[in-house]
Amino acid sequence: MEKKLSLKLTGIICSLIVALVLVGYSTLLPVPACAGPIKLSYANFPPAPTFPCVQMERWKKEVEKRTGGKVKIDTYPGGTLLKAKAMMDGVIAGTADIGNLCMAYQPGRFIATNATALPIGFPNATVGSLVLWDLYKKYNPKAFGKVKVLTMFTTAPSNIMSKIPIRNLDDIKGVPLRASGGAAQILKAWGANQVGMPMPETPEALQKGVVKGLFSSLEVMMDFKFAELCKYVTVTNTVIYPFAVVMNEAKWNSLPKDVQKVMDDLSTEQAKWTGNYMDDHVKDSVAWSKKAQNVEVISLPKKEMAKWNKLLEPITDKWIKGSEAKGIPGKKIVKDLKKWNKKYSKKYGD
Ligand code: DTR
Repeated sequence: MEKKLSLKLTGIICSLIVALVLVGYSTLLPVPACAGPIKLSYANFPPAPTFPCVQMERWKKEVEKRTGGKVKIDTYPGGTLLKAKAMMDGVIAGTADIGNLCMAYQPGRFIATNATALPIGFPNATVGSLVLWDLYKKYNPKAFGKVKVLTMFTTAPSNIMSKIPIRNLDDIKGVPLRASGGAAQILKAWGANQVGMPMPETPEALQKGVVKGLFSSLEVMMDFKFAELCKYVTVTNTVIYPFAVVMNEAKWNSLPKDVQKVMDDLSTEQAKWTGNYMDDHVKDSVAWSKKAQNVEVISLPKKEMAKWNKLLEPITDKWIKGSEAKGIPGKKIVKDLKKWNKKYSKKYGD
């Protein structure tokens, strides 16, 4: 009986101690509002070693560092969370908090910003990226109205990579070559048989012979090992492809102000960093393709190049007409693109 009573008393005392400790903790000690860092998912469509994913890892590292560990970003390269064409809608729906998209894969959706894929003559990705970011900031296109845009950037100018040598307009006639968006019209103007598909599908199409080459920036010769199949590069140095990094709007609005500031402060810097990385990487890729893969780089004679360029002249006018008809100030945009191209080329042109 005595033993039972003392056991009961011990129980009560223990409960009291636990309760006191808990009260003490909740009133005297600061309790963090949420346990652990803010977690964000970041989806990307191409494989990890390619430039869109390299820039993603750089952004992740910088944000985690600059927020002092307050934010933790989980990255998903290779289309593991969202694939190329599903990126924008997937971010709007919240499947991923952040996503990186190539605007050329949905050309009718990103009309204003896809103007950077017109044959304007951007010399490199650094200039292209800074111009694109200025374009976005000035025109704030409706296409991005449902997301927070974190940054934008472009590829370096596109060139033809092919299994067969292309040295003149006769050589390119009817050749199945892969390109998307603005670049597609350019291939058509030159007489190629343009085949559209996102970049991650290209290795298989090349392997199976569905296409005989592609039209893109040359870092892919190394990153996708296209140099093993495409032994020829025809230098055209045209059209850049625009990319955007977007965040789910509700997620953005839920972030503390200091975290938002870190991300906003990074936007221009990240555009320039990515352009720079791309430009350097293209040089490495071309050197490797020539040396390790015996790729022939074909420069078109001036007279031949003039013929190719002449065929591109109607494209910009056609785009202006089409965009104006949709209520987008195409004429003003093209004027700005040319102006900004000059401005940044003075500083960063090759
Ligand atoms: N030129 C575009 C975009 C692009 C260029 N390099 C890469 C690497 C990985 C994904 C996309 C791209 C294209 O041809 O799709």
